[in-house]
Amino acid sequence: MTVPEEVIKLAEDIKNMKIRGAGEIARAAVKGLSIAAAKSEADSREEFMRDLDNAAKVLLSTRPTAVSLPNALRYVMVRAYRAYEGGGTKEEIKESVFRASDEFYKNSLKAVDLIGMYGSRRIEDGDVIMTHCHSTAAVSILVNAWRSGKKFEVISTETRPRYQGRITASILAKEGIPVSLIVDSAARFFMEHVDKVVVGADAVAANGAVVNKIGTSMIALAAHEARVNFIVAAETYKFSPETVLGSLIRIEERPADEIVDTQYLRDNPGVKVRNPAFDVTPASYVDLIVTEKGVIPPEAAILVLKEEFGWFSSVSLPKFLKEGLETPVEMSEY
Ligand code: RUB
Repeated sequence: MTVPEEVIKLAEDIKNMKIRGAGEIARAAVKGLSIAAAKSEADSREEFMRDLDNAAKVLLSTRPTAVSLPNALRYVMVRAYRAYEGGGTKEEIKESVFRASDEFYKNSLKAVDLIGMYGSRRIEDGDVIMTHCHSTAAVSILVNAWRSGKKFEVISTETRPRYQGRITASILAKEGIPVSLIVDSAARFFMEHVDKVVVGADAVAANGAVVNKIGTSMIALAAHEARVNFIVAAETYKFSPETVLGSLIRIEERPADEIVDTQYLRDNPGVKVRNPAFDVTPASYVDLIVTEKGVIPPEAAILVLKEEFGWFSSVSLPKFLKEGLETPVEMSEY
């Protein structure tokens, strides 16, 4: 299998979370395919497609939950296969990979900006906003609102075990936004003072359920109880087409040593440590999903999926995705 060093390194960085957050993972993935295309030493078109497939497989295997990853790979690979099936030369297919990768990358950043703009309209002067983990899209809403002159404060959970909430708090503080960092278990304690919760998403299912960092659903439950608005910031490439066909989104379970040190594990062989990285918030606890195409209720997730991906096939999915995904999906566009 000829996968360039740089792509393997990128995949490792995603796996060990040097590159993290669903949007960043997607951007890294398309960059990885560009590198694979540029570095390929294939003599034939067929061999070139195999090199691309192999790179896509390696990237796809890194983290299972962020749907942005297969969607980003699919965006580029569908276009590469189209060029291939249309009889394009190796150079033409390569060009299509560069073009698609660049297009996805730029559009994804534009999407984060648009989400910031639309979402910021829901923030009001005097709001206390709770957030969880570190989401570029959620931060974009908060920073946009602040830069437009709104005055509010943010409560950021630290987000155990990887403490991504510290990243969020430090970005907001640098922006001048008043921010308090709390332990995750204090979320309900503070909820009575909160006006809105704003979080990101790793995946949105066809039924409007939102998959995000572990603990999100507990915060949603507390928000629901306190009648606090629960807002999700999610680019449309985080919506999962596989869920239309009945697949469930896989929840990543990470190593025990993210929670306790190895000495503890050695001293306590009878203790089993569980470390799911994400959880599912049902649509009924979500008030709004802010996408780059507009603000929608979670029930409209199916419409986004239909518009983005369609569900009647004319072109089958690239081979690597058929093998990599639990349920093969046939799609016409994207
Ligand atoms: C990150 C996380 C983020 C979403 C959205 O989890 O749950 O809320 O990925 O982020 P991890 P973004 O740190 O395990 O990757 O808006 O940046 O895509």
